[in-house]
Amino acid sequence: MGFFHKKEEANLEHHEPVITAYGDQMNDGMVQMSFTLPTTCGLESKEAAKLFVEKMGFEKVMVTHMEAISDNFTFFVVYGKTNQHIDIREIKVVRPEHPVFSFDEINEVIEKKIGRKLVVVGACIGSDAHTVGIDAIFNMKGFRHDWGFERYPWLSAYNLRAQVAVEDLVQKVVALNADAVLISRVVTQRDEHIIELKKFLDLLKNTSGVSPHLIKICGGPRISFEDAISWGYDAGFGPGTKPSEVASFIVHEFLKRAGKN
Ligand code: B12
Repeated sequence: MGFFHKKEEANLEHHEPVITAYGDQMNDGMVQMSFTLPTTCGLESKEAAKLFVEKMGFEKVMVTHMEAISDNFTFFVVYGKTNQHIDIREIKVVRPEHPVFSFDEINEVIEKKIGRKLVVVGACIGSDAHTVGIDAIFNMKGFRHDWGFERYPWLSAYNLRAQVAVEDLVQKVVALNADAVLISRVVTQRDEHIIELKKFLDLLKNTSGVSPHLIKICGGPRISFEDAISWGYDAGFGPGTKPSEVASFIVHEFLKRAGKN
């Protein structure tokens, strides 16, 4: 999915501005949804699933599939019609507005405009053991035909991998005098990711020796740019992010802070 930049923004001009869900005809408002109820599988629970969806405001509700997933839990697929519409002209999306540079362009900009390697430190924090996301951004082989940070000659990239305590990450940021810190959180159960991400920022504020210009970035499959900004980060990147998108943001933000762009 990734994020759209200005130049790639979806062209909405050829669409009707007021839209609803498409099932098999324009404007039929048909929606398919799935959920689990903590009930045994049977006709009563099927009726419960139908009522549950009707209470959400759907009409013409049909339970098209139900399956016991254990003794006391049943999974449902339900179809229903909504009367809700969205006017896409009113949609506002908070997104990074910088251009995305290529691998060569990023290196060239750092070399010519900054004149030294940028130091970037990454980790997946807390008890979270998922390394694949942070590796996709850092590992030399990269992700989706896009080289990772370790291949950039003008980045000094340190990937601390997973289950890194926020205290250790802060120490590393100070020891390396990092220009940017990149945090991954994949486990989001009970909003644990928000607690950990905020804990890192609090610790950073109370630690001396951190560069006042440190660029703070977080990412993960359930992290949006808008959420990251609201938590106090400079940017947040979600599913499908490519390393060059993140490197472009870092370079753009670094130059902006240095008054050089
Ligand atoms: C592989 C995997 C594992 C492996 C991890 C191996 C490893 N070395 O990483 C193992 C088996 C260890 C594992 C364990 C667990 N897992 Co797991 N795992 C997955 C799985 C199948 C794929 C994750 C993955 O690798 N995605 C591929 C990467 C490339 O995608 P990504 O992480 O989204 O990263 C991209 C972007 O998000 C972004 N990004 C990510 N981080 C960052 C950081 C920055 C700075 C930036 C800029 C961008 C960025 O860029 C990346 C590239 O585009 C997912 C389900 C799924 N299909 O997604 C479940 C999943 C993530 N796991 C889950 C769970 C629950 C667990 C366990 C708790 C299970 C258990 N009960 O033990 C444990 C966790 C243990 C722990 N302490 O953390 C849940 C999380 C639910 C939630 N919302 O919290 C998922 C969603 C499965 C599910 N549907 O329930 N898991």
